[in-house]
Amino acid sequence: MMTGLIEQLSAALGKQYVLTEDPDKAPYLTDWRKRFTGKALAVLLPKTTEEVSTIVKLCATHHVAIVPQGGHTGFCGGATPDNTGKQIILNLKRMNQIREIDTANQTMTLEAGCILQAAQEKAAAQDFLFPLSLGAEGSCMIGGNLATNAGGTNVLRYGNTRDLCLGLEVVTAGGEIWNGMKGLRKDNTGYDLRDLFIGSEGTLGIITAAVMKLYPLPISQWTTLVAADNIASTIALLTLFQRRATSLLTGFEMMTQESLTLNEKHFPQMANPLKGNPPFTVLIELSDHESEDHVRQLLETILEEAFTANLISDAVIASNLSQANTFWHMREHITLAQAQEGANLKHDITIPLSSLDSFILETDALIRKNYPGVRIINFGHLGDGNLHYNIAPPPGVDHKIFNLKHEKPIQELVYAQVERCQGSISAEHGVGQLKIGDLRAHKGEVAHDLMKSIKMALDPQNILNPHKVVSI
Ligand code: FAD
Ligand code: 2HG
Ligand code: ZN
Repeated sequence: MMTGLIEQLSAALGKQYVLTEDPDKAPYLTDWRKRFTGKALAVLLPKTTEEVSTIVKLCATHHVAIVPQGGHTGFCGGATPDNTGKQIILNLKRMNQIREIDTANQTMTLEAGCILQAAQEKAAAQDFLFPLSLGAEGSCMIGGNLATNAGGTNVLRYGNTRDLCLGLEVVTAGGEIWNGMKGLRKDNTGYDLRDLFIGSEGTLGIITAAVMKLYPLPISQWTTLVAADNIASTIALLTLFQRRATSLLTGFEMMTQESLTLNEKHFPQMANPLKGNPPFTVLIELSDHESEDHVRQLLETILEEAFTANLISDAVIASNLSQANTFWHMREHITLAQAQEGANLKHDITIPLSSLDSFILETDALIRKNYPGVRIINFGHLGDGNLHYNIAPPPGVDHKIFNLKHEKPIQELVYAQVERCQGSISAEHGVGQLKIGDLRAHKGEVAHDLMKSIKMALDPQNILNPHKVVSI
């Protein structure tokens, strides 16, 4: 029967776009963190929405589950198949066309397999900003960004991927094509189907194209790194910048001393330019559509106020674009440094800003007391209350052995603190297969049951990314 499916798929897509040999499938089977490896009956590479629709219909007939996949940079194993070898991977990378830039409507219409950086560059070439920005932008794809509702470094000003999306084209679990591609800023015609698919991690439908918002390209940008002694000062600094710079504040990223020590270990050229690598380093970016001088002056005034109020002890303003890029690279390299060091325990969490201080103080103290010598690689999008509160074993301790023994209790400790503060156990990376077990407890019975009902209604055969996000 499976041979029949492969033959039918080959006839529909072309034999070369149905990968069934092990060496051809291998690059699609392991996630970026190398945490999950699965097996697949085949990897399919469709070129059009109609082909995606045909694939879904054929798979539904043969009761074969589909794992949608974009750039495969997700952190929760959502795009990795299980170990049965019976699922197929539907990778969207050949659907990478930017269909249109509508300058009057300030929107961009693009296919799901378009690489994020290509979308940013295409928009910039027409004097527009496509503000979604994250470390994986050179390889993650718009479909994956939408399916995970990715966040990144510009959320503070422009919102998550969800906030940037006006329309979607989706292939449903029945293989129908839903055309929701109107680029409207207002549309109250009943249930919001678009928002249902965004963040559903491939479990409700396959996103094939989208209409995304564009913004005027800022003409001036100033970036600074500042030193703070404690988290309370860092939060007070955020409040000061939000009040004084309002919508000009486009980045506010926090990095602890331990994060940047690890960075420097693996990337010496990424050493913190601030003297002595202070307890907290904050990367702040202001952007404007007015002259450079205006923003620079505003930045200097706010920094002076921060010095006077003893919120910061040092600051360095990037003197040119290349130095600003170096600051951002330093921030983005933390993830790469962690990967070089060995598998780390990631906690992608959101805490209300009002509780962030107590969260960090209490959780740090508990971790240090219970696991002496561990490194708390805490950094993230502080402006959104989103911490990457990652734990690495003490230097010299084997990562695998440490993780095997301590992953569960450390996670329970961190998540208990998240619950205490009424935060979230997944801020921006999603649930995938990694956090599926934690979701029920975290969301509560009612929310979890509602999610199951939605899944059962939209995918009654359970063929779209089963056992990810929510099991039915
Ligand atoms: P994949 O990993 O391929 O897939 C992710 C999920 O979406 C899977 O469940 C998959 O089944 C589903 N999916 C993919 N495409 C489709 C589609 N077309 N239709 C339906 N479902 C689909 N994330 C952030 O939010 N913020 C960050 O700052 C950030 N920084 C990162 C930095 C690095 C270095 C790396 C490696 C990752 C980072 N990520 C970040 C995580 C990741 O890049 C994002 O989650 C990204 O949005 C995933 O896109 P992708 O194309 O790689 O999706
Ligand atoms: C980032 O903000 C990413 O750099 C990755 O979301 C976070 O490595 C991580 O845990
Ligand atoms: Zn992040």
